[in-house]
Amino acid sequence: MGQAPVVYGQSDRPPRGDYARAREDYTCEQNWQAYSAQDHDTYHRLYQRQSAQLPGLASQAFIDALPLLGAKECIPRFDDINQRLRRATGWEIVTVPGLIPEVPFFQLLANRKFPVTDWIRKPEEFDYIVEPDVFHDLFGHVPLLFNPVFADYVQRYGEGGLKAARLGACEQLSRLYWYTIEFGLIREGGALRAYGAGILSSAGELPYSVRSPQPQRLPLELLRTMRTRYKIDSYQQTYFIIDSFQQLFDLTEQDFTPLYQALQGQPEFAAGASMPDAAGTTNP
Ligand code: HBI
Ligand code: FE
Repeated sequence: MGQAPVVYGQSDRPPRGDYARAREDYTCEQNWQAYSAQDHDTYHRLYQRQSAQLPGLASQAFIDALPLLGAKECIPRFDDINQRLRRATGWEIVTVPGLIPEVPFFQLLANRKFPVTDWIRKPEEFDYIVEPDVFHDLFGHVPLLFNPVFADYVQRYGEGGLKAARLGACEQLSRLYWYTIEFGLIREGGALRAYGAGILSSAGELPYSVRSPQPQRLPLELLRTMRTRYKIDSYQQTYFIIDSFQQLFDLTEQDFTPLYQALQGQPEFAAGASMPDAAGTTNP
């Protein structure tokens, strides 16, 4: 252990978390007693600001499930959430020191365990953090794990990740994670809503992703998505829209091996590229 994981693109900073306390599989204990009053207050203020702007912007499935996180005035105990989550979908959350390498990450997802970082940002980082913290991981990711179809999709993603690792296609598959689980948009009753955790945990990107005329929004299409690079340090320039979580789940039913083969040698799209290519990818 103790190795700095290189994920979400390259970084020259050491990760913030203490990886020495993690087990072989990168999980550790949530040291709930160690949170300060200021930590709980930061969580509470983030929760309030973000929950206030969900109506009209966030997926209804997310809004409905959010109260299942329990406490909002303080950082919840993960064990408490797990009592409800296990019953709802058989998922549980496990504590990690921060970002972990891809294979152990996929391994956890494939076993219906979602890794949640336990530390919280400092007050001076209230609006922007460079690494996911407990607010992003819990508030952003965990509510939809109460949705059976979405929860099954995330498990499938983990299984697909283990396979992609064997095939050397992690980068391609990571883009699917990025443009769905992190930055996905969904059409609900004709209206655009956010379901990606990176959007839902960001005060600025939530209204931007749904309403700004700046970014382009394309229907989710596997090959296009897996060819599109992404930005980790700015709002997205391209979002991909799904019609239902069922659609997302059904997309992952097929074997991706031929897709990875088809992707070899095909040019990639820049994060904001708007032109369809000769292969005929859709671009409405
Ligand atoms: N680790 N804790 C954590 N959280 C993530 O979201 C995460 C990760 N490691 C790898 C990773 N995401 C990405 O590489 C995705 O492509 C899967
Ligand atoms: Fe995330």
